[in-house]
Amino acid sequence: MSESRGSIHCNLIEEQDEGDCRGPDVPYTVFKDSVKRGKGLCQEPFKLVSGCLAGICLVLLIVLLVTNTHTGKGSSAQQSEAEMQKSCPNVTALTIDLQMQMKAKGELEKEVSVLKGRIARLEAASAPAPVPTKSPCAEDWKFFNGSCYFISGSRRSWDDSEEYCQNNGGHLAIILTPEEQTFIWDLLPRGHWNAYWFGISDEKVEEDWHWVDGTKLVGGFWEEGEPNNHFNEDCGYMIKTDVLTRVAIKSWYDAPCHMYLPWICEKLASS
Ligand SMILES: *[C@@H]1O[C@H](CO)[C@@H](O)[C@H](O)[C@H]1NC(C)=O
Ligand SMILES: *[C@@H]1O[C@H](CO)[C@@H](O)[C@H](O)[C@H]1NC(C)=O
Ligand SMILES: [Ca+2]
Repeated sequence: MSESRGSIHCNLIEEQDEGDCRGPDVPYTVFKDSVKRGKGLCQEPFKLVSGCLAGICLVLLIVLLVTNTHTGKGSSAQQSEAEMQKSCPNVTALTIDLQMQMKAKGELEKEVSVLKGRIARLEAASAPAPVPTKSPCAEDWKFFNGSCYFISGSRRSWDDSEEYCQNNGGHLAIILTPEEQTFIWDLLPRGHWNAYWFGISDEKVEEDWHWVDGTKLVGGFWEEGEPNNHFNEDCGYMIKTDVLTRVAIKSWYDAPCHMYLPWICEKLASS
């Protein structure tokens, strides 16, 4: 634009040059000879002509600039009008657009959930097998308050049960708090008369119950009316029956020590 403007400007100057020079043609021709004779005679009219030309050119330049900026303004106004129409479509168009966007959004969301599922499956497949939380107890032994407890699957006499526990670094369970009693009881399966030896007996002195570590029993979690020494019953067991009203803290009985029952071992947890 500026280039063409410049060229037009130049052409105009050239035209003006030619035209105006026709005017002073006469004086020029008059002085033509004197030009040949000396420059001094020629200077005054040339100054006048070039001054006049410069003035005209300036006016033309201003006119050109003004018209140019005007037409420029016009075209930009048209452009902005078109842009306005473009950026302000009618409500119908907007609504249709919105519906399309919503549809696209729904499809994208579906895709995202599908991909999320795929990622989860891939992660599950590639993740190493979950490391079992390191228990301070050996397999089949359950941890509670610094101790590990083992519920046997086979049956033995009370003495043989204690021997088994000792061979495994422990003893028949010594149960001192309702929490401990409840924890152990919760490990037991229900059954018609599911009975388990634990670490108490009055073999030495009748009705003088002692734990396997030699300490004297204080309190205990006996069923009502127990221990009753019904058939020379010198060893303690606890039961968990199908009767749901039975509770952990009233579950102890006494029984003949030679009976074969499953048992409960306890040992210190490896710290
Ligand atoms: C509004 O937009 C819709 C959809 O683009 C078009 O069909 C309709 O002619 C437009 N109406 C006006 C008044 O511009
Ligand atoms: C946990 O063990 C400590 C130490 O043997 C004992 O003093 C405490 O009573 C036990 N707590 C429960 C809730 O059994
Ligand atoms: Ca007894």
